[in-house]
Amino acid sequence: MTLPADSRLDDLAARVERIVASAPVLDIHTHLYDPAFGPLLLWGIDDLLVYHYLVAEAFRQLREPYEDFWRLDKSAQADRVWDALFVRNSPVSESCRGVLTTLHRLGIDPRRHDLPSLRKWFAAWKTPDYVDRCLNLANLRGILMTNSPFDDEERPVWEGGFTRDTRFQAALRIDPLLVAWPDAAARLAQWGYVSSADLNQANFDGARRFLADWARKISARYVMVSLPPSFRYPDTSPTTRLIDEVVLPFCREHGLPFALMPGVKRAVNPALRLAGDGMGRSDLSALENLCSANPANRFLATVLSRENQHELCVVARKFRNLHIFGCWWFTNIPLVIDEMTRLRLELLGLSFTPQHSDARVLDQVIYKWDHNRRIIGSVLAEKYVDLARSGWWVTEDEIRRDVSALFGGAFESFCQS
Ligand code: FIX
Ligand code: ZN
Repeated sequence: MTLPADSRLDDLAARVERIVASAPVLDIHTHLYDPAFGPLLLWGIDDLLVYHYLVAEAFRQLREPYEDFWRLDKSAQADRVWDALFVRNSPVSESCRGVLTTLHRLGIDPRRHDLPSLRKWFAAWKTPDYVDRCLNLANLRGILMTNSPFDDEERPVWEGGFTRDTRFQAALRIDPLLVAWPDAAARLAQWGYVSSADLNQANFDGARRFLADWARKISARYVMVSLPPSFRYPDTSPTTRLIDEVVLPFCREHGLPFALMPGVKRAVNPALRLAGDGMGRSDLSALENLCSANPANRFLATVLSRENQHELCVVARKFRNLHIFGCWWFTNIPLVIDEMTRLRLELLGLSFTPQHSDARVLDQVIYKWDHNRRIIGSVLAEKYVDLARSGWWVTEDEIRRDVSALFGGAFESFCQS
């Protein structure tokens, strides 16, 4: 028996990387908005630089009090970040490299420009053209937004109505309902859905009506919550009661998956504002219990702690009503993306979604997907080469089929299952 020639294996790997580099993606979790939301859709050099990932890193270099930074306007904050992270130091972190990849893919050499001239370059764009440019460069076929009826800037836009851009799909975000029930109940009471914060049947019915009205208004694809590492299910907390009596029955009735994102500790350092959230390891028996006690519900999950990733794969192996996705936030660095993608392919095959961008600024989809594609492409190429070494040569069509599953297809079939 002859072993496969190295050059055939190299060709296979190169073909896989080419296919991954050019396959269209559905980005299943972002914080971007339909362009009809106007200024809520962030883009341009200043927003790229004041992204909270970079602000957290800049504060490590800056010596001024936090409040002095926050008193500055956006451009002045961007100047401070640029100076701290790009001028006085080499921009080696993943978030800094992201700004550079974005500029590079837009055809800009940042070494030959200062911030005022970059600002001029961006100011020449009109939003609709720039949206097309970014989505084309990232090769996105769709984007899932994060849509919260509790957000006072966002809610009036939905209430006013607008013509949807079909590339921007909605996800109903309900954190306050599950993690700050008394406050959420006060809002729901104001909007006529509940009469008090009492956990009784009438209020559960009202909260379900609230979800149904908003899911319909925004055409939600799924319902979503982020949770602290202390999240347990079941327990005696209002969170468990509300999941059992409101969220899960609603999701079953409307055929929507429920996405959970455990692991975030909000405002560990409040002086950093949006950049001040931390993380902790979660107890994934909560997810096991949810999946096991509610087989008629479908769950999506991504978990923040690197230490949870192996067990998350094992939970997904046990429960086919769980679809895991993305390398979320602090795990969204090449070292961990590589590791998580391997873990998932090796334990789950192709029944997961390796990445979402979590972009908060439109232009970020360019770098996030550029970086993701390289890592996913090289890990996948290695896997197919391993298969070839075992005598199984995948065809070009099979590679395309598999990549399309990883880049949104598996998510879509899970949502429809
Ligand atoms: O809860 C979330 O959806 C998180 O992704 C955000 O809250 C976080 O600020 C973020 O942007 C992470 O990438
Ligand atoms: Zn997010």
